[in-house]
Formats: sequence, structure tokens, C-alpha cells
Amino acid sequence: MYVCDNCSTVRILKVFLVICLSLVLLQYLINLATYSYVTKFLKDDSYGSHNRSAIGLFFPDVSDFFKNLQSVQEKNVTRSASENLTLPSEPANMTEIVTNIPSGKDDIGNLCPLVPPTLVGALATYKEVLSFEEMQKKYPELQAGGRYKPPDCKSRHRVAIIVPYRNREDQLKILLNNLHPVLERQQLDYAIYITEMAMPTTFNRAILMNIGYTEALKDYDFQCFIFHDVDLIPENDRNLYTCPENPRHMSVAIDKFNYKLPYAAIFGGVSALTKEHMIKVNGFSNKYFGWGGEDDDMMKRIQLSGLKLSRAPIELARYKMIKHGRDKANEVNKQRFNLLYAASKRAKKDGLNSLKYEVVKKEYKPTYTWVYVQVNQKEIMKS
Ligand code: BGN
Repeated sequence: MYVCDNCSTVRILKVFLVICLSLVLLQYLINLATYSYVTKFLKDDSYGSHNRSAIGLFFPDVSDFFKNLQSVQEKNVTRSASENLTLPSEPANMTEIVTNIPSGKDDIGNLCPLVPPTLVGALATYKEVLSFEEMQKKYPELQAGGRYKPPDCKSRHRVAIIVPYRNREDQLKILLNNLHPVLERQQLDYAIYITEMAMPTTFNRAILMNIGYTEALKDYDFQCFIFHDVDLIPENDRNLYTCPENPRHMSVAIDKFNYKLPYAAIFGGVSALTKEHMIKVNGFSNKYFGWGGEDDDMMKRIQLSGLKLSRAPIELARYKMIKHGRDKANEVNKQRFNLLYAASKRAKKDGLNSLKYEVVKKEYKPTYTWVYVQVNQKEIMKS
């Protein structure tokens, strides 16, 4: 019969071993959790995971583009587990933006943290329609034109939000009431531009985005432009309104589309491009009067100019669409297939470099800048 001479020592050794293994396992789990938290914050989603769609039927070259698309994870923005959450080192694209800030060393020293500290994540969106006066009282920190800068640190991002607008005042009020608190918590140096066309011209979302971009740059040295539909309300403030290295599609998951991309190539809704991206792609086409196609045209431009597409992470890039009926401004653009077919040929001459409009009014209102313009549809379509 086996007799244990030294049973208590063996037991102690066993307990010690189990404690050691548990500590190693715990450390590993903490690292894993930190890593996924930070990468969730800073990385772009992989494009390959989304479905392809019928768009290839219309545009063979776009279809090829998607075949060749690789993961669009932004270079250098993912973090290692050991990096500290509050004081991470600068990723390459951030450094680029920071050095672009024309300010002294002292200001750079007072930069806002890379991860804004007061974000809350998933949001209970505001559905009530506040009057503009109520909104002005609710957001007294806004400067004329719907401008804001964080009061106690230097923002890392100068961002213009451009909202093409038509006759949908309630939607605009809901959007402003939801967007301002999100952008403030994200510690952005931002302004909101509402660009509107004098009717009866057919609505042209793309030209209004080009105009918003141009008019915003007349006011301030913005680096980043977020093109935003008036009816999309962000559901998570961790979906940062900033511009990464490549053009970014931000409204990845919309409730109307069951929080899925309706097709892989979609670039509509909310998208982010830097000034450099806009110059490289010659902005949006000016010729899309009526609903549809202008965002697909931009996607072609991105492809042509050698940029990649990036997507905000699907868990964060969630939006509610405010319901609206079909109105005349929603008129479908019957020309869009023809325009799209020749999009690559037109890109160099139709866009920012051919943009023509007349500013009827530009007003710096308490919660937004209003740019009211006249465009000549016939002339634009002829050129
Ligand atoms: C697509 C539209 C996009 C629009 C999305 C989502 C076209 C071009 C012909 C294929 N594209 O069908 O502009 O953003 O739906 O609504 O109509």
C-alpha cells in the first residue's frame, strides 16, 4: 500500500501551482479584454465580411473593384494590449493630423485625449422636436453658426458636418438636438452646415455636399468633412465623427435596413472624407438631380483615385432613420444609371473643379450655419 510521507507539502505545492496558473489566466483575460476594447474603438471594420450585391450587374468595373478589395483595417490604428487606455501613443494618421494644426507648442501640449473621456456608448436618442429657441437655450456653449470647441483642451479634429437639406424642418431639429451633444462629448472642433437649394430645382444631394465643403472652407481651416443625411440619428457616441486615412462610410447599420448593409458598395447616409480625399476625388459629381446614385458615383471616384474604403465598426455605426413620406424632393433620378455608367470618364471634369452656384443667403444661426444657394440645373447638365 502506498504511504504518503509528505502529504501536506504536496498539497501546499498543488495549491500554489493552481494559484499561479489562475493568475496567469487572469492576466491573459485582462489583456484580451483591453485589446478588444481599444481595437473596437479605433479600428475600421473589415470590408470583406459584408455581402456583395447586385450593384455589379450595373457596373462591371465596380464589381471587379469589390473582388479585389482586401481588409480595410486602417494601418497603425490598432493597439497592443499593453498600451494604456487613457494615454496611448499616437497612431500614424493622428500624428499627421496633429502636425497639421497650425499652433504653438503649448497648444499641442494641451491636446484632448485620444479617447474622449465622457463618451457613453449606446444612446437613448431624442425624438422630440424642440424649437430652435429651445435648442439655443439647451446648448448655450455653441457659438454662432453651430460652432463648438472643447473648453479645456485643444481638439485633435477640425470637422465640418455638411447636411444637404430640403423642406424637412422637424427632421433637422431632431438631428441637431441629437448631434450636438454627441459631437461635444467627442471633443471635436466642429461646425454644422445646412446646405439648401432654392426650389423649384430638383433636389441634388451631391452638389449640396460640394457646396457645403466649399463654403465651410471659406470660414475655417477644416480638415475633415462628414456628409450627413438629415434623417439619420446616431445611436452610439463611440462612432467617432472624425476622418481616418481612407474615406469612411459611417452609417453602416441603419434600423430601416435591419442594421445590415443593403449592399456591399453602399456609401450613402453618413460618410467622412478629409480635405485631401475631396481634392483627390474632385468632390462629388454635380449632375445627380433627384434621388439615387450620387453616393455610388463617389464610390467609383474613390476606387479610381486609388484610395481604399473604410467602414466604421458595425456595432458602433448604428443609426435610426426618421420616418418621412415621399415628396417631390424624393423624385427618383431616371438618369442615374447612364450617369453612373460614364462616371469614371466624367470624374476629372465634373466635381469641385466645375462647381457653379450662387449663394443667396449664408447665415450663422445659433445652432447651425445655413447656406442657401441657387444652382442652374440646365447649365450643369449641359457642361
Ligand atoms: C441605391 C441607390 C443609392 C442609395 C441606396 C440606399 C442607385 C443607383 C442605381 C443602382 N443607388 O439603390 O444612391 O443610397 O440605394 O437607399 O439608385
